[in-house]
Amino acid sequence: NQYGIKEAIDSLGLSPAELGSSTGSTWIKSTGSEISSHSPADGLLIGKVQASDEKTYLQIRETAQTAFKAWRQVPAPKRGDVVRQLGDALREKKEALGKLVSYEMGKSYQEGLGEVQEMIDICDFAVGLSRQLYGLTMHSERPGHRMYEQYHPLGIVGIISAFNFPVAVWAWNTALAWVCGDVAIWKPSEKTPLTAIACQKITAKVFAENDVPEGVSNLVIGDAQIGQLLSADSHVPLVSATGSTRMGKAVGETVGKRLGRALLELGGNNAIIITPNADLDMSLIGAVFGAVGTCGQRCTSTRRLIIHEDIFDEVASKLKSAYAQLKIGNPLDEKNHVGPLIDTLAVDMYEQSIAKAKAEGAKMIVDGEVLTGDDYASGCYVKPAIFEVKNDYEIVQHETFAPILYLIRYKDLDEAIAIQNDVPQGLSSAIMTRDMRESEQFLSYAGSDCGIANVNIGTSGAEIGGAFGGEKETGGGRESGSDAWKVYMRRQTNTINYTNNLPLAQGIKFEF
Ligand code: UN1
Repeated sequence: NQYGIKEAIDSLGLSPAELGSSTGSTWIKSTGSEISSHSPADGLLIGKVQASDEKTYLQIRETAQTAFKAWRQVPAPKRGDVVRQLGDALREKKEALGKLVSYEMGKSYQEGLGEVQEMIDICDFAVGLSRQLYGLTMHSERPGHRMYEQYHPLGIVGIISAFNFPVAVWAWNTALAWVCGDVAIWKPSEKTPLTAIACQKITAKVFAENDVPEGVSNLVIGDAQIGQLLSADSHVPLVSATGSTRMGKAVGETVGKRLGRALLELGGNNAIIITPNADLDMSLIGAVFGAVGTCGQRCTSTRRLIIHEDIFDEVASKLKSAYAQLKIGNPLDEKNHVGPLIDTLAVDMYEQSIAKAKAEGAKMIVDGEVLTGDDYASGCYVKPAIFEVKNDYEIVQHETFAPILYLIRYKDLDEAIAIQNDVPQGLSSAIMTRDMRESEQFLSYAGSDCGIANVNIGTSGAEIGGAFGGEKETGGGRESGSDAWKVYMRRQTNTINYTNNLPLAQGIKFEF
């Protein structure tokens, strides 16, 4: 407990064994299996949680349906005020929650704090938004008619989130959903159930103080089966899912079959193009943080560097010496740069990917290794690795959630952009250049095909103010800022006739 974990857990009000189904302040006992949460930092058991079963899910969904009828009547700015208070509660718990995120998920404490900061930021954003749920007005083609559009609350929003951002992605969805007048049912990753329970407890307190009914914030812990229940449920008009492409395809198919709405934010295969006009020191920081931050487990992690042939050797050797300085170890120890992978399954994937890359002809620049010894007792610590590859290797086309960086050479910018785009995924991308022609080409219609395209910053670390998501196998959804809120609402076009005639649109004559 040298890092104050026990204090953090106590201050978040978590007990060693928890129920995992909740409609707010009420926790429901179900017959679901027990899930044990072990820290990838030291392998120790943090706590046990009970998964939801189908009966409990249905009970929760019914409570959510009733709650929606009440919540949609609360004026949007008042709903915003509740979200403002949630942001304040998160400010108070920032250190404790950031620490638990770091301990349960394995990202560095700094990144844990950063993740809670994203939650606070999206709450602030949502408060402003609660007074800006604007529709347009239009001029009717008919005399004495008025047209406008309204955005109404949608209903229940199902949220399926991943282990890598165990709390922020929930907040991106709920902060918007709640100001939009929706209620939420959250199925967090079964790998990080305790951070989810901590969020639910923080929210329940704020909601109870504001007489927000049970059923506006719901939690169901469980595996893919619970995710399927949520996706198949025609009473859930929107399912927002973040995670692997495999999961997204399953959710998208199930939601699509009932013609529900799915907001999918799936895998990335993100690249930085480093041109001869790049500031190399800056490029190096962007690339190394992008590749090894969160141990390569962000969907925005940098997987590929596409480097001009004239500077390739220089960049590769700078990367090699930067990697030699990386400290790997307990994520709560602030002198470490790289923490563990989420679990030993992820370690297996890391090893298999490296073996595959080598078999396909990858040239080793920094070799990978699974670390052993007292400091690495959880078995989840690995060395970030770098290989020179060709973009068309099968493994390079695939997203491996681990710190493996692939370097690819290019001759001219057209080729670099083509390489950048030539993967099934389309989340985040970046170019490092001080040449305006290069950056504008990269950002143009003929440039990057990703949902996020950056200049002189890396691929990861997006701010909440922009719409977050991407194209192709990334799923096409947009969460968080800009006008992403619109998907959480029901859009209605209204035409009002204030005359005593009934002219038809398009000038159609219909008389009898
Ligand atoms: C994710 O990995 O699912 O842009 C989200 C970033 C973070 C969010 C990542 N703000 O890296």
